[in-house]
Amino acid sequence: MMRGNSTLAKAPRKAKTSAPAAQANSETEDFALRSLQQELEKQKRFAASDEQMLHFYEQMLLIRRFEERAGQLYGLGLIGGFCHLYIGQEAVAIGLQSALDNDRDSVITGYRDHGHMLAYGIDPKVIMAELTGRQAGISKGKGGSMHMFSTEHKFYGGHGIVGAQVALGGGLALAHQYNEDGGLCLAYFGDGAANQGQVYETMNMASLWNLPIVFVVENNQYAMGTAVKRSSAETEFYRRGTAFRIPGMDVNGMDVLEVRQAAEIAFKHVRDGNGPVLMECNTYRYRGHSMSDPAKYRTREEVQDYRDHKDPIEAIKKLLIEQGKSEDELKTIDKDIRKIVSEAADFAENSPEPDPAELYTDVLVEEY
Ligand SMILES: Cc1ncc(C[n+]2csc(CCOP(=O)(O)OP(=O)(O)O)c2C)c(N)n1
Ligand SMILES: [Mg+2]
Repeated sequence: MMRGNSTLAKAPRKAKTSAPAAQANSETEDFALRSLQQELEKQKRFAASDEQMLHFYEQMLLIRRFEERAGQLYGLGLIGGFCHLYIGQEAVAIGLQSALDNDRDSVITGYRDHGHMLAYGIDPKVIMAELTGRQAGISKGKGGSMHMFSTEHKFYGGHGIVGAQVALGGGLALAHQYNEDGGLCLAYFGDGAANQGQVYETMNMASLWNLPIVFVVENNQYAMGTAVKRSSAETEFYRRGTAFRIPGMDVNGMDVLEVRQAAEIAFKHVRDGNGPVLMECNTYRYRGHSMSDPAKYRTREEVQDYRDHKDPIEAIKKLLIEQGKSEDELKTIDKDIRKIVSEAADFAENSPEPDPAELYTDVLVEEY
């Protein structure tokens, strides 16, 4: 039974009319689909206070240092299974998640998930302990890198099946609507996942039911070793919602201020009851697809160019210096963050593994 006055279906659309009127109508509708992008074009960057700017810097640096350390622990054999690093993409998770209401909103993503958890303010110790498969890990050491999960934080994974999280995100958004909790779901997926059929089935239903969901394509230019141009007929992913009347936004995912500004616009649109938004954040992963990727499908120069000229952390560091922060102050922040990450790594190395009996718990849901 439906609760309250929440209604799944949108008001019926006007029947199609013939020639000139139809043309005018479709122009108006096209305008509506582009309206969020146009709003972003008016002011591309979020007007952050000094304090917010510093916070963005600290959070992105935490992800970077955490991921570097995770890479080292993997090399030492302390992390088993797969491990996909988020280095280079930090501005996406921080820009978006800093605009969320953590008490109401939910997040779901794929397997490249450590950064999203950190951006949610989850303790680095329990994330690192999950990576090393320890009892204290956020999934009790049984999920590992790809399967981080925390209902307490409304973080619903961490999914290894490419694209699956998008359909589940549709379900989370339906729950927000059904429970009238005012929350929205932020569902991340990659450029490769964007070619999955279930993504479009979800977009269709989400638009039809006016669900509170923001679809975010983290276009890091590659799906494993396949460049976007080799796998996608339409590489402008933000346009792919048009068929479902979902407005798209094309965002520079290397600029945390632009991502945050786009988040403000998209979240308001969704919270005002206008249904889903599709946002493409153009970004780049510096490391291989996973730790076992020799990355022979791209040149070193390409990666170096991003590191040297488009790095999201360097960009905000430059702004902070222009605002009067000293190199020394920023070095102290880096030192403090390295300390947090070292403590997380020590914790992850030294805490106990799960009891063997835990192999049989949390495997199946036995009660509904
Ligand atoms: C359904 C499914 N098909 C294939 C795979 C194998 N696979 C794992 S990651 C990946 C690439 C996905 O790339 P993208 O969506 O761009 O995300 P990124 O790794 O760049 O973050 C593939 C094909 C899988 N895990 N699940
Ligand atoms: Mg990709």
